Amino acid sequence: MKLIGMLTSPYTRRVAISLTEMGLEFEHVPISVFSHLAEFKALNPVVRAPTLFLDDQTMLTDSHVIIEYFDRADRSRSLWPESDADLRAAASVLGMAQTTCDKTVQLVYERELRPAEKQFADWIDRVTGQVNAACEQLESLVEDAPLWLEADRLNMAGITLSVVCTFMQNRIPDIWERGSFDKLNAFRESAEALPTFRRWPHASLAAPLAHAPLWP
Ligand SMILES: N[C@@H](CCC(=O)N[C@@H](CS)C(=O)NCC(=O)O)C(=O)O
Repeated sequence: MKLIGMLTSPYTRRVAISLTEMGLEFEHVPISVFSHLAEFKALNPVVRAPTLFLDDQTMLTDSHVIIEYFDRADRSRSLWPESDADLRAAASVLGMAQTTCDKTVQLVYERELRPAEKQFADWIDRVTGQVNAACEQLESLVEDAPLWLEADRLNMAGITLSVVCTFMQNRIPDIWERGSFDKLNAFRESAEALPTFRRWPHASLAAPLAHAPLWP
């Protein structure tokens, strides 16, 4: 199996950590949807990370689909909690964490891909407001939410939440620090100390996003 995408992508990183927690082995191919466009296109013409190739060369895209595929293929490795109440609470956190991730990516693209003179301040304000509101929701949920499968093993919601918080801390530090999301940050730090998170660390960008043509 091959996982294509950089660990700067929270979607790719959540897949790498989740598959490892499921006990699955794969080869990681760290190429960027921006700085390795031709190489990426040769593997997946749509150029979307994460892309995963199964051993029979079936191509899977979208982090949710990839993780759900493996969860359904063998329920014994599922990263979801078992009880209905925990499932509900974890799904609520997971959805909000995923939304926060999507909004943060929108903000990063608006700030880093668009030329300064084409940036749309009202849109930046809206998305910043959405990221802040989502973080406030998560800050109020994180302490009581069922995010752990075992003492040192996070479930699907816990993995995604911590990956997204680290992504925000790295890519929108001004918004992350201004918000003082202390509980989220404490949770993020405990997750990042786990062996699987250390095996798949959030990477630094090899180059600025907008250094090459977006689609030559
Ligand atoms: N919903 C998707 C989002 C994936 C996504 O936005 N990936 C980014 C990298 S972080 C990407 O491929 N961006 C390039 C593009 O969409 O053109 C998922 O969960 O995998």
